[in-house]
Amino acid sequence: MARPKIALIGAGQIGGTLAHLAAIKELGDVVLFDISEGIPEGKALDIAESGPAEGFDARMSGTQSYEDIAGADVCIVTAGVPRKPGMSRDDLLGINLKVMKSVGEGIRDHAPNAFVICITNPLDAMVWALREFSGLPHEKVCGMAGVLDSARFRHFLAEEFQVSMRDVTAFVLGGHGDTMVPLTRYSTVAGIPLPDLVKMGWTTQEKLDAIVQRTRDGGAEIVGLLKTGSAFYAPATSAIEMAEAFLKDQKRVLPCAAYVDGALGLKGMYVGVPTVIGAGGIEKIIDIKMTKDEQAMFDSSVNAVQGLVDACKGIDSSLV
Ligand code: A3D
Repeated sequence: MARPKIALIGAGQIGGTLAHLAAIKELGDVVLFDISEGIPEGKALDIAESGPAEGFDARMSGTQSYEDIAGADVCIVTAGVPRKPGMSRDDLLGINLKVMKSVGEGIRDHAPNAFVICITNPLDAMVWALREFSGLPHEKVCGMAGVLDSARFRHFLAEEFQVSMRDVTAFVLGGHGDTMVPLTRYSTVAGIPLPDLVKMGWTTQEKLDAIVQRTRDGGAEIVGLLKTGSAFYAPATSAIEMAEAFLKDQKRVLPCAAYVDGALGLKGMYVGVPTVIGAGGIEKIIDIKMTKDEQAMFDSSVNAVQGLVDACKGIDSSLV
């Protein structure tokens, strides 16, 4: 059987890391696409040259032509610009919307059967626009954010409780932004919900609240330290987890920006929700029940996402 084909649209910090991880995990042959000449070719060659020592079999190539992504099984989109210190994700809207148009049309024309994972910010609005421009089925287009946000939450919790990150589960809902909703009631250490751990005296409510806020600010914390761009190791790892779930039909339960029409009281929009990812793409949206407070936080996150989608429609009339 031929190896799967993975197209990475955008060969910057995240794109290069995605290519390296896909090669090491032998997920398939990788095509790096970028408008910047030499960068995708250089990164592809550099990673290919790590193959003999690492011991993987995967073909790596770089291109400026959409024809080379033909027949891709997975497309991961990072094309666009990242944040600089002081910028919010939403400040990127105008520039990255134009990028989504060209990328969406490229995927539509050359890789219409792919499972598409968008990473470009502002995430929830960009994945919506990318789906509109590409015309692919909704279940085959999703956005990576929840896996990263919950990984950050898990990391901070594991540090606080001094336990293995493997024994910490975390649940984050809503848009990828300041209004994201880390749900403590559904987050656990070895199955024990966080509010119970507070009652057991393992931590305090104040410390837990601070961890929730640090999770919300997780992206900005890294931008502030790097100064020249945004996080790329953990975002790439998170998207690879989603791609692997699709390629290996793993039926993983992962939070991601998916198209929700009916579940969680939503009508036809992209936002962060728990999903099942398998060979069919987004195979299921898990329709969880929220408390009044959780619902209020989720609603405000949904409104923030809707505001960005409306702003996209104001910029590009073909989206109305
Ligand atoms: P960067 O290293 O700048 O790479 C972006 C690449 O896109 C560059 O190589 C550009 O040349 C390329 N590019 C620009 N326009 C086009 C185009 N029209 N077609 C193809 N390629 C193009 O950025 P990065 O890799 O650090 O980040 C990429 C995106 O991911 C940014 O929008 C970030 O804000 C976003 N991001 C999202 C998360 C989430 O959790 C959702 C996390 C971190 C970064």
